[in-house]
Amino acid sequence: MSTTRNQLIELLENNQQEYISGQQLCERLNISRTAVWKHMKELEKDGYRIVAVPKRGYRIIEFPDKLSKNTLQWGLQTSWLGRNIVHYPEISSTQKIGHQLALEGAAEGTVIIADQQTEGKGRMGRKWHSAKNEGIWMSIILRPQIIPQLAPQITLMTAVILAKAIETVTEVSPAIKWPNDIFINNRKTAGILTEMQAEQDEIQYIVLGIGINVNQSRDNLPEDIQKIATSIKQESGKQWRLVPLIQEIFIQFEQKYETFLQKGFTDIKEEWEMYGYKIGEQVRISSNKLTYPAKLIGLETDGALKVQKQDGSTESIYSAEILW
Ligand code: BT5
Repeated sequence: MSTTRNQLIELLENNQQEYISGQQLCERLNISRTAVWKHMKELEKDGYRIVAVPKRGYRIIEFPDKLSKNTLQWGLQTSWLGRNIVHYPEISSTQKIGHQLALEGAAEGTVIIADQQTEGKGRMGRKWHSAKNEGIWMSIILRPQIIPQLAPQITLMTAVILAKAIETVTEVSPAIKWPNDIFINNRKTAGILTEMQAEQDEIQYIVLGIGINVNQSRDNLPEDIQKIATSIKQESGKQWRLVPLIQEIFIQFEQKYETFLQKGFTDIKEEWEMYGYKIGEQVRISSNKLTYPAKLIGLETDGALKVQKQDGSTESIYSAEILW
């Protein structure tokens, strides 16, 4: 995209409430009236809606659903999250860029987002399928002043935020499978990858990866995950715009994260349990190469998963897979 066009979008964005005259645009962009008009036509082709009123000028009234810094920041009601957005049409993994930017000193709340990832990462070296324009593939840089041992609580908090945002925007009913999966109707719709750089008692930064399947049809998911994965479109029967869902996540994230830093995990634990997948049911736990049946009870106050084994004893689990 040309820089003139970027500047034009920025000027229109910063003047959303009033008209900006053609003359002002010419002067600010150092181009002719005809050039301004041509740029406006190009923007309209891309789905921007601009009103032009004689003697008053131009005003933008709608951004397209294409992901970009501008479309994501249009009308965004956050104070620090998403104020710095780096968007790629295609990238290996937003996590990779997240680490690079965090090491270079990027501010808390910086978002890296891509239309497509070619090497999307899951946990423990697993792959994350990230098809073009069909889902939300993004990483958020965080710099929480908490001890590294509490970082898993940020994963649980994010799961609550994703479940709530998906429910608010799309009205489907998500559930959270401990620790990092969002399920709809028994299949995985979203995953969270929390990667941390820390010293003994201090977190340098966290790159929080969020992947959400939004508009894939069944055939668009790779065959090996068709049985376990789904998308919001598959479960709701409707196509969804990505931008409003991302903005809802940003708004809820900012509020919850600030409350978490001030007050701790207690409120999040309660909300998590309301969305908890198979709570009160028998499942199989796979931990340290052992697999055993247990009943899911809920969360401990620190976020560990509380289960009851068949002999009646309870156990707190910090790292395991839940099978059924
Ligand atoms: C996760 O890992 O669920 C974390 C996913 C995080 C993805 C985001 S996208 C933005 C950011 N940049 C990245 O590179 N990653 C993050 P895990 O719990 O390990 O689940 C991985 C497993 O889920 C795979 O082994 C597959 O079985 C399954 N899977 C892969 N792609 C999927 C998809 N699109 N939808 C549902 N399941 C998927």
